[in-house]
Amino acid sequence: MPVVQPVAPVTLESIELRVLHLPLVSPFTTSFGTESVREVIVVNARTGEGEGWGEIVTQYEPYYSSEYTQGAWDVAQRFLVPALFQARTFAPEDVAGILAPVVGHRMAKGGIELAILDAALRAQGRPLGEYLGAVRDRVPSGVSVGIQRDPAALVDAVRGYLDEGYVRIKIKIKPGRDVADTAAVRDAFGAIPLQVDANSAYTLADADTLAELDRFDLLLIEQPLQEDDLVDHATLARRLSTPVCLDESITSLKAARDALALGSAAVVNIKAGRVGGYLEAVRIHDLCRDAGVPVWCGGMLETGIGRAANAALAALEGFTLPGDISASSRFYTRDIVTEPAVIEEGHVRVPTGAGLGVEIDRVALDDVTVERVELRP
Ligand code: OSB
Ligand code: MG
Repeated sequence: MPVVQPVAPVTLESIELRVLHLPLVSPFTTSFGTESVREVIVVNARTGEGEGWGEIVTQYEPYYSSEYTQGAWDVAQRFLVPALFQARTFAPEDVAGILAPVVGHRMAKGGIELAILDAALRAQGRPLGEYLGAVRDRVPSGVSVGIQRDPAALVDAVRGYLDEGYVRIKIKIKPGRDVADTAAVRDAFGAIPLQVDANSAYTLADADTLAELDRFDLLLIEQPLQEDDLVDHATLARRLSTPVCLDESITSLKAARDALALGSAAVVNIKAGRVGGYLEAVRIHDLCRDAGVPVWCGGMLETGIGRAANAALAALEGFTLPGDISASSRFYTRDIVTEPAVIEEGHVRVPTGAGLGVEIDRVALDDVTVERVELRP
């Protein structure tokens, strides 16, 4: 069984935070809103052993999660980074404990942890995938398709992704845009691996509508109810034949344990940002693997930084379902890494270089930076 082997400590010298605005190739619509520009924070940790990069995956508005970019920007500068400066020399495995006095803010913590982890691994020449326990050198692709103008437009969008080689399609749904949209995709493409994501848009009162989706033989329905609806998800799961998968609700290892104990999730979407980092993500993977619960790697429209780390995570043995693992070009015309992720034979390669295994394109990074701060002890 692969285990996470500790990395040597690093001494933190400074941290640079940047807010980026990356234009999306097309607007991305979910049940909670439409995004045309991805606002995200990039973390550059400079240590005595070398530098590392991380990404805080908050969005502009606190609609998917209570976290949002300006909140993360504030908490990182005022509380998280100062706590690390206080500790000064520490291993990546110590970061979560150092930041634990701050309640929540998991995306902010996770992005900072990733930068430290990358610095420490690069210093030792170790790839992130190997460190996390990857057992594959490439992972199957999957794409999350936003809500379109109408079901016909959705079919066109899905056709484009299938032509690019994506092996699994996820469509976003919301009340009024569920059964007909799903039917249109099933009718057009037959037995493709298909799943739906409601992003918390329903309540138990919608159980009859959600049960209509059972006839489409979906891989799963993702997060139909709200983040704190663990008991209601368990109740709904008993009404549906479609497996219920949780995304928003899985905020930590403890939340995952509760969800499994209650029967709220037959499948778990693991997103490192949402749970406070890649190390907590591995712990949730281990829990689910031992419980026989399939997991897959979710996404947050990551830049090349988070995309490289997600590919490494998705290569662990328990990730038995294709994740939201897409090419950089699915969202961006120009990424901030020199070799953006691509789809090859329906798969994305797990980087093999030290740390994240990707290099930053500094010119591209500067071009999309809208705010920058350098923090020192
Ligand atoms: O619910 O999985 C989600 C993007 C932003 C916020 C929430 C979600 C998503 C996606 C996109 O579905 C996943 C990706 O990065 O490809
Ligand atoms: Mg989701």
